[in-house]
Amino acid sequence: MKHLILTAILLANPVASFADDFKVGDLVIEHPVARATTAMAMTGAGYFVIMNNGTEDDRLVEITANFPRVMMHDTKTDDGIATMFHIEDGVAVPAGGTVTFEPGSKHVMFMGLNGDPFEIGEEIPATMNFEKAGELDIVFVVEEM
Ligand SMILES: [Cu+2]
Repeated sequence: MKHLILTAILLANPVASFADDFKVGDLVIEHPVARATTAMAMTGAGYFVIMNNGTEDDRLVEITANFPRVMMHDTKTDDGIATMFHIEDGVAVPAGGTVTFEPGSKHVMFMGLNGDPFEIGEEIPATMNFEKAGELDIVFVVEEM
């Protein structure tokens, strides 16, 4: 289903076909997606994969977007209960390595949606800030929950 929605978007808007992957220096960010939320949700979550094709380690320092607060969270499970915690010092992106933000693990938390839920097909612009590669504008496409 995920694939069908994206295909529909790409067909409708040829420009969007370039929006699926984003590059800065040796870093490639694949397929940033955000999950559709309920109407009353105060937070939304975003996911992506970062590949570092270079020979130098880098670090994702922060992600900013037009919300009251945007944080990077990780998830830990104790006695079967999953809790989220704030990633304080950014996320290492090792040379030749891949970092995956995915459900149940690392994710971007968009906070303060305030009655403006994420709807399927909506695009959420954001900026990634890397220690070495610098800033990169990306777009999260909202997909089904
Ligand atoms: Cu979270």
